[in-house]
Amino acid sequence: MGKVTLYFTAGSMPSRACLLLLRTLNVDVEIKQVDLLEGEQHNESFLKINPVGKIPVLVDDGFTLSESRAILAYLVNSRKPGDKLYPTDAKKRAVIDQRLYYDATVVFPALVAIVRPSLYNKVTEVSQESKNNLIKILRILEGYLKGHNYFAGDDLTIADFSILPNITSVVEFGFDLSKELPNLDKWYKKMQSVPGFDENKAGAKLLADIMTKIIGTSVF
Ligand SMILES: N[C@@H](CCC(=O)N[C@@H](CS)C(=O)NCC(=O)O)C(=O)O
Repeated sequence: MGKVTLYFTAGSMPSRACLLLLRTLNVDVEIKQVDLLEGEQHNESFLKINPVGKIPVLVDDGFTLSESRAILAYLVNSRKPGDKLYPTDAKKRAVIDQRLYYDATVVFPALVAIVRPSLYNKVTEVSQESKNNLIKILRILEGYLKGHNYFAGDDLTIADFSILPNITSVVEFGFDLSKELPNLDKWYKKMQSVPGFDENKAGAKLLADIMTKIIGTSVF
């Protein structure tokens, strides 16, 4: 196997999703830090790697890929093709893809709406509307877990890897899952045994601490 590099920053949820799966698959990875608050994602050298100017980016032996969920799928397809993490059965895979798209288009943007104004424009308050929106989405996630161990059924899949860093950030922002989201709380406790969880949690804490510094209190 050639060299694997991940362009990453610890606070970033999609970056953490990729690192969690790399740890689980025991892939030897070199991490290249990209300081978003310093604007390194806009540097000419980085834009050559990802013209979109976003992390994460995986470089696998010269093959460059952005978009965290595409990276998750690629890692399983290239390292453990057909594994339960991303099975080839059409219906099983479709459910995983549905969760991934929901995460990409709804869950993650809801978190971005909470953090972005403060991180990039130093807005000192998180709007109640953005917090209410996130809570509504957490209830949908709670529903997906009803009667299941994991987000796409009874096996751990890349859907769980995609969602975990988002929920870790929600928890580090001070949200108590145990109060009204028992399925999510149970799932989150189970996910803490995934290799790399502590590293993921440290990244979530870092982001939460930056937010607390800007808004003067925890998000929740
Ligand atoms: N859909 C992308 C989202 C990537 C993304 O938004 N990355 C953020 C960090 S969490 C970023 O690089 N932001 C830099 C910027 O917007 O300037 C993925 O899942 O990889």
